[in-house]
Amino acid sequence: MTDKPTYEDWKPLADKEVKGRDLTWHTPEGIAVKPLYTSQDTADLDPGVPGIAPFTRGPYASMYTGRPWTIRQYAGFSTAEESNAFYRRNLAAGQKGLSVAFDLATHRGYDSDHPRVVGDVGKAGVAIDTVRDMEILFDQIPLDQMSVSMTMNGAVIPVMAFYIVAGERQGVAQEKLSGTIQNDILKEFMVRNTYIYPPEPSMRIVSDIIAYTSANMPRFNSISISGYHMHEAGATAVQELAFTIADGKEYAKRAMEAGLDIDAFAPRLSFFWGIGMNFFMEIAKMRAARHLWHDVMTELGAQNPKSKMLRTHCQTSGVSLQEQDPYNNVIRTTIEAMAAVLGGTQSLHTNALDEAIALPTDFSARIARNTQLVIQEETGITNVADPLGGSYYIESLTAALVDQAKAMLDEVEAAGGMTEYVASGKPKAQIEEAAAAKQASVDRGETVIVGVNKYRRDQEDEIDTLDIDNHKVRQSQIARIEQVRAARDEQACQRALDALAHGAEGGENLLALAVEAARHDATLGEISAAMERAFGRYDTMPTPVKGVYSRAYAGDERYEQVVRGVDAVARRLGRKPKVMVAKMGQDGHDRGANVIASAFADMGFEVLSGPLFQTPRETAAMALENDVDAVGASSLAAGHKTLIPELIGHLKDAGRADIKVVAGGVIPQKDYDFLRDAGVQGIYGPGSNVVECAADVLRLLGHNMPPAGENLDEAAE
Ligand code: MLC
Ligand code: 5AD
Repeated sequence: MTDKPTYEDWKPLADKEVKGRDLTWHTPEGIAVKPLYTSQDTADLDPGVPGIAPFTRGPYASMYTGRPWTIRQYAGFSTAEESNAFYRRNLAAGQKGLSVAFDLATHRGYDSDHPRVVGDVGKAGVAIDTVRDMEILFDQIPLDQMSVSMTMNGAVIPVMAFYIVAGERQGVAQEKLSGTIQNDILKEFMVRNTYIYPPEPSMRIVSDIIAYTSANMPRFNSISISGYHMHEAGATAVQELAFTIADGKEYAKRAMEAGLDIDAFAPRLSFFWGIGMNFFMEIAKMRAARHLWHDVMTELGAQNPKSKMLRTHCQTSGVSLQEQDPYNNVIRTTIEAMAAVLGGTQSLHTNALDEAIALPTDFSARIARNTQLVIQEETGITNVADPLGGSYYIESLTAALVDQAKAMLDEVEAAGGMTEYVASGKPKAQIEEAAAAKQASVDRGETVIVGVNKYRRDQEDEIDTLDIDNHKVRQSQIARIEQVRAARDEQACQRALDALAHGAEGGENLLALAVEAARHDATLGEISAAMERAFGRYDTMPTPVKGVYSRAYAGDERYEQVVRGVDAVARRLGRKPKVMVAKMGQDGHDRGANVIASAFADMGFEVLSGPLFQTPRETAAMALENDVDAVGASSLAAGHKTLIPELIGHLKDAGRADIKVVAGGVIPQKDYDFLRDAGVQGIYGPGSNVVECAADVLRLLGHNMPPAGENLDEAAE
């Protein structure tokens, strides 16, 4: 034994090589990663084997040696016809499972003819108003053979009902349907924001779906408990793990309280992780998650091993992808896909290289899909189950994540469970804090993004992106709604809707009632509205965090220069410059808006955060009422060409063309001229530096702000 070299033997050698420099890496999770791991670190760690509890090494014994993961690309845009054609092209080219992206109108329970959704129809996903749309979406796709994931949370009842009835009309009984419904409302309240009803009735909907599917749809996964969106909102791996596992525990507890046997539904609970660039951390996260879920389900009394076996989908990270030098995104996605696979995912979506600008084209979708095909069929990676099992580093990191997530889970438990914890706003605030810290670290160049804050190109290549004419989609959807309404038995439809509204007040299963309404061709908006009669609609106000930016930038010269600039403008105006951060349309992606709001407030602006889901008219009214100097419209769901010009029109009509309007978010370069012509004075796409955005707004407010790197403060005064 004595002659085997140890860490202690290695340490002085390494110290000498780096002249004593501390090589410890402190991760955003607060884990101190050592520069070397040895067998000393794993002496007490035995991860077991795949397919046997606690499943750390994978849910299935043979893993990919028996069957590779499902290549399941998330997609949907425009009309059901166009999305169906896209799906069929993709399946012919090697995709294995379907995953439907709905537009934001559908997510929020509005039909395409609703006045609040003019900018959203068919934009971020496919528009679905009736069973007829759902039938067209799956035309020539046999639903007894194809597993279908549907990302739907708010309007989950009508969408599930439409899917079941579309199956019936295809001749497929519901017990034969296989797939997954996202149905994870708690994370909507935390980060994704496509809720419709308040938390309590929303939780009942989740339970009703679990009850219905466990009784009638044995092949269907009743929920996809999602950490992905927390990851994308900026959560650390520990936050993503702990909050997601806690969400899962909460759903299981609710279903048990509703009288269901845990082993009757738990085998069909599934998970969903976001996979970013922190390669080994992501792999360890997936292994830790399986271990944690096993322990939680054991604690809740599950007996069936399948109840304790975490199966998951993964998606590579959208926020890690950049507008600048976009071919780098292919590399990033490949690395992230490798992490998902080495972490043992069951199903995977790989993002397209144009992620930061638009929805995938056929070209970019092909590369994204081929990334998985190449890993699956060319590398030999699938020939061994959990090939990284036993790696000193991976096993140590897995154990560290389990420990840290357990501590956070205890905190959630002490607060009374996840519903309570979410209602307290704490997890959202913690995630926003992590997001602001991450953004600051990118802006300061501490976190390197190749082609963005380092090695940036002078000239960017243009790439072709998908553009959707939402006005045209809306017209064709409205025509179909009218057709469906004209052909249906109106009385029977209204009776079914009344029964649903009544059932919402009582305790009947909402999905069973909605299936009846769907059989009578009620629309998605009508079904949602029937439940809204009992439940009401839920609104929240954003509450950006404070102080993260100023802390991260303590002592930074450029930051201080901007702060002095804000001060100078304040002296001139006799009050702080006032900026409204606006979210218009049904786009609930608020990470960027929250980061901007908290950073601008830290720099000394008075910041007004508009509520989510405003119409341009409502945003204009709020801007006028508060007499703001500038409105920053954050757009990530492609509504900018419709919504922002409308906002500017309302401000002009009120005689306040002097209020500056700037735009940020996912805005393709090719739309810049259009927006500038419409009166937008600043456009800040992905990869923008937040401090420089503030400097630019100061310029718009008449301050002679020097360019970055020049210290011309005196001149500016
Ligand atoms: C698998 N099987 C095996 C095996 N591996 N059998 C023998 N040996 C092996 N090695 C069997 C399984 O038991 C199962 O059968 C069948 O093969 C399929 O395997 P699976 O593991 O269930 O895979 P899949 O069907 O793909 O399901 C994966 C899942 C599911 C459980 C994670 O929930 C899923 O597909 N989720 C996708 C979620 C998704 O796409 N979400 C998109 C979100 S996008 P049986 O008989 O047991 O069923 C988003 C973005 C946004 O949210 O914000 O809009
Ligand atoms: N089609 C394809 N991918 C989509 N995403 C969102 N909507 C669509 C769609 N309609 C992907 C993007 C995004 C993540 C949430 O899901 O990668 O970042």
